[in-house]
Amino acid sequence: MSDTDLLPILLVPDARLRAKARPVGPGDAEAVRALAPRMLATMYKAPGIGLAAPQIGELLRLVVIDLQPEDQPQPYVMVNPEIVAASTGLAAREEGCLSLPNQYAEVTRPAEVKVRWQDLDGSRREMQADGLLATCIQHEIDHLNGVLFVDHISALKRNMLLRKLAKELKGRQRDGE
Ligand code: GNR
Ligand code: NI
Repeated sequence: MSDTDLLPILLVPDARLRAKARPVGPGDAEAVRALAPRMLATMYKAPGIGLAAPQIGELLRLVVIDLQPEDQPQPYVMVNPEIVAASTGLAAREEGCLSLPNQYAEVTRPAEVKVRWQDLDGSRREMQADGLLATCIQHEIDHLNGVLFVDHISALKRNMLLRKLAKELKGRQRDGE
């Protein structure tokens, strides 16, 4: 099995997308080193700008992010990421999710966040993010808590979107995709 073998991305309503992921511990170092490159390859192929371990069925606090998949790769691998500060100022942005293909909605979140994580060597890292990166970090950390972007919109919009998704996935299944 190669480093870059792609992993299947779980789709709503898979129960694993609603579970709380557990922290990565010292005993997970090897698993995380093996998973990270495969998660990045899966994200680039999708294509997406982020992927959280629960989306590939691993209930670990691990995310990968790269905002520039087409240009020069700038991958972040975040182990046990935490938002340690969030701005009071909010920003609205259209979000999508690889676990809810072809569904989009405007989500309002803190415009800037400070995130702390460990890298693959176990070094502590911290950065301040704004713009799309801030949105993506919050979206990925939500996944670690079983939260999806549709949980941030009105029940009416959420139900419309989930029904549309179910219908489209049923169509796919019928067409043998
Ligand atoms: O690829 C993705 N694009 C995106 C766009 C706006 C806000 C968040 C995202 S993350 C998403 C990939 C994904 O589902 N990550 O969990
Ligand atoms: Ni997502």
